[in-house]
Amino acid sequence: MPKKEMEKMQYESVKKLVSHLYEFNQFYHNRMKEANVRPEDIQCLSDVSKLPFMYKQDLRDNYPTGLFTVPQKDVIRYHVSSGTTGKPTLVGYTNGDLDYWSEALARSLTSVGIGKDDTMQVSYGYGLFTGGLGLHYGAERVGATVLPSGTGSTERQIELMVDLGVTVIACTPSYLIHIGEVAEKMGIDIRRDTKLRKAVVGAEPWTESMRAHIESSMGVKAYDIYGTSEMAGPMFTECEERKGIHMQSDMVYVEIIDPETGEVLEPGQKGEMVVTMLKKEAFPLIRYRIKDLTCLLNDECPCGRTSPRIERIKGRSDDMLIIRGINVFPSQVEHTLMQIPEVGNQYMIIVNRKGSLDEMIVQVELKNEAFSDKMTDMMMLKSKIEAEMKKYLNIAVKVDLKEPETLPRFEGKAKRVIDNRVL
Ligand code: DLL
Repeated sequence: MPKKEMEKMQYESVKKLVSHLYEFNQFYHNRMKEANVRPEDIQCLSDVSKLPFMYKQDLRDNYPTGLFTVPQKDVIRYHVSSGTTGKPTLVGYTNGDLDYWSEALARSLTSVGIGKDDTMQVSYGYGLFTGGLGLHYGAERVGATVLPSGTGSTERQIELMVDLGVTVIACTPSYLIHIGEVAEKMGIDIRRDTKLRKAVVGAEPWTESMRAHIESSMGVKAYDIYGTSEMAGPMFTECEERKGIHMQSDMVYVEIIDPETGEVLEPGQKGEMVVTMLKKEAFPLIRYRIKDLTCLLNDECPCGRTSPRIERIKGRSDDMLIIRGINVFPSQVEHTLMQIPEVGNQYMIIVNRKGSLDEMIVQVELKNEAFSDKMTDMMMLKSKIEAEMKKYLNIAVKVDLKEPETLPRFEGKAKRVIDNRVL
């Protein structure tokens, strides 16, 4: 759809949503009153910036169903996200919500060339987490054959992948790497012995270097998939061009703001993503601050889709570590490590406070061929990695080299940071 028409459509959706919630929902009514905004103040799309923000705290304060806007009888599904702090977030879905969520995923999967001829192994968790069921319904809608593996029993998953000629896998990037390692141990070469050709990976930050590693070691093309439980679950992916994630504009209105001032930023400027969901029924969101850091891309995608695109998520503003006053994202650590040929797939970041000083230790698992019993070789390698870290991150980091296969593996989202300062 041409950009102008698309914006008109988004404006009409926002206008309808805001008027409806102002009139029929106490929470939204009060919020808008406090901010001194009325539905008639929204005269054009950019007027959305007049509306007050919504925060995770609002979801917690209204747990479990205080922000639902339909009667219980119309809610047909719950998903629950297990926040690491505070109460979990409960999301409810009407029939219509499940329909548009599946539609979003069907479009996304189509845009990466997945369809009827594919057999898709869904190795995201099924259950309260949105990953498994979300991808499952999307894949069925495009007519793919779905293998609902969920997480775990990795060897069995690999056997099924071989036996059933699985062509696409959907899972977290950390689980995909683990699957690759287990396959190798079973004597299975994913390139040679399986039909796997695509991977739809996300639910956690990953880097271009990780993509290069996955693709060269497994012979698949890996696509980034993004979403959050508050939005519905996994929803949006890159297209075949892999130049940013297409945020389907009839479903979501995206703003990028300066996290400090709340001011709306221009395309190309990096900041925190704020979403207004345009089609949700049971659990709407207006200007919800997701905390993910990215920017809107302003060039046109060569695929021809006109929907706004966001750059790969760099991390969450609340994941950012401040080490001796310097901002460090776990994704920067990963990127640096992946450039070093001796380094394997797994790492862990540990932050301690020693007296008044922060100390960052990076545990790095080495590749088999790089690990040696010779103390001097290991000391040299350690210094080399520390020097790379210092160059790229601008702070001194202690590197702790680990033997292959000694750090934890993850079947769902990886947990790579232990910040002992906040314990
Ligand atoms: O992780 C939904 C999902 C399932 C997305 C499967 C993709 C695939 P939550 O558990 O609520 O929902 O976590 C959402 O995970 O705010 C981001 O910080 C992070 N995240 C999700 N996808 C990506 C991605 C699901 N592609 C939170 N890159 C989000 C980076 C991601 N971070």
